[in-house]
Amino acid sequence: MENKKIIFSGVQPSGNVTLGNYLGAIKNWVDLQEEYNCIYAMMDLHSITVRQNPQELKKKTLDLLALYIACGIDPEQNILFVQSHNHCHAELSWVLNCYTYMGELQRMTQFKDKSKNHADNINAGLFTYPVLMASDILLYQTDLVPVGKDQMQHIEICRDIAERFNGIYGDVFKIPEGFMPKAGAKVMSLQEPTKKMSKSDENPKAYISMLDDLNVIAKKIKSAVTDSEGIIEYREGDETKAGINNLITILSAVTGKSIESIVSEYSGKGYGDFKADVAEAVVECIRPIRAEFDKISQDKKYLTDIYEDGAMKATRIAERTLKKVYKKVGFVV
Ligand code: AQP
Repeated sequence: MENKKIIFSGVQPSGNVTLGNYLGAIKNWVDLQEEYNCIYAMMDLHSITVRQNPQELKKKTLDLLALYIACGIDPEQNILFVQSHNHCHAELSWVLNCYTYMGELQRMTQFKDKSKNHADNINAGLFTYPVLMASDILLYQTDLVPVGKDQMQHIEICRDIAERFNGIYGDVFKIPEGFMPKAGAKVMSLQEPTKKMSKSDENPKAYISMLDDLNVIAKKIKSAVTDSEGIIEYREGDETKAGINNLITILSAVTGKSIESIVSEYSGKGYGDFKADVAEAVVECIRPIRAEFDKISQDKKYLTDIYEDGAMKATRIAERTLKKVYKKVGFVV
C-alpha cells in the first residue's frame, strides 16, 4: 500500500444495506478512496449481537461485498474483507474488554436502544459491541473512520479506550478521528421520521434497501409520513417537520444541491410533486448501482478472490498491532 493515511470502516450484514447506510457511510468511502489507504470490512462478528438466520447471514455478507464494489469502491485499490476472516479482531477485543469500564458501556445509546428492541436477547456481545468496534479501528492504526451520526458515540469511546491503553503502555494505538458527511449523516425512517432509518426495522416501508426494486423504492418514498401543514420548509429540531426535513435531506444528499436551494425551488409547491421528485432522484441514484450489483453478485469466483486476498492483507497489518499489544501487556510472544 502507498504511504497515505488510513481509513477503516464497515457495515454489518444484518439486513440489506439501506439508503441511510449508503448516504451516511459508503458514499463517503467512495469519495475518500483516492486520498487514503482504505480498509473496509463486512462486519459479521458485530451482526450476531442480534440473532441472525445463518443462511441469510452468509448470503448478505457476500451481497454486501458486491454492493461495496457496485457503489464504486475499487477492490484493486482498497482492502475488502470479511471481519471474521481476520482472527485479530476478536483477540484484540478480548484484551480491550479488560481496559473498558462497565459504566462507559452502559451509557451507549445504541446498547440502550437495541436492548429495548431485543428485550429477549440482551446478550453480553451487544453490551461489548463498542469494544469490538474499537478493536476493528485500532488494529489498523486508523486515522479516519467515516460513519453515520449514530456511530459517533462509538468513535468517542474508541478514542477513550486507546488513550487509556496508550497512557499505561506508551504509544501503541493511533488515535482515530470520526468523519461524517455534510448531508445524510442521519437518514430517518420513512414511517417514523423521528427514528433513524435502520436495515433491521420490522417495517420494510420504513427503509429503502439498495436492493429493493426501483418501483418499490419510488412507492416507499411517495408513501413517506409527512405532516398536514403542506409547506416545504426545513425546520431543524421541529418534530412535526421531521418527515419533510428527512426528504429534503435525502434529496440534498443524492443530488448535491443545498438544503436552501431545494427549499426555494419547492416554495409554494405541493407534497405530491415534491415526493415524486425525491423518488425519481433516489431511483436514478440507485439505478446504476443496482445494475452493477446484479452483474457482480453472480460472479462468485470474483468475489471469493477479493475477500480471500483482502483477509490476507488485513490480517498481515492487524497482526503487527496485536503482537505489540500482547508484548506490552506481558504475554509471552
Ligand atoms: N439512518 C442512517 N443514516 C446515516 N448513516 C447511517 N448508518 C446506519 N444507519 C444510518 C451508518 O451506516 C454504517 C453501517 O452501519 P452498521 O451496519 O454498522 O450498523 P448500524 O449503524 O446499526 O446501522 P443499521 O442500518 O441501523 O443496522 P441495524 O439495523 O442492524 O442496527 C455506519 O457508519 C452507520 O453510522
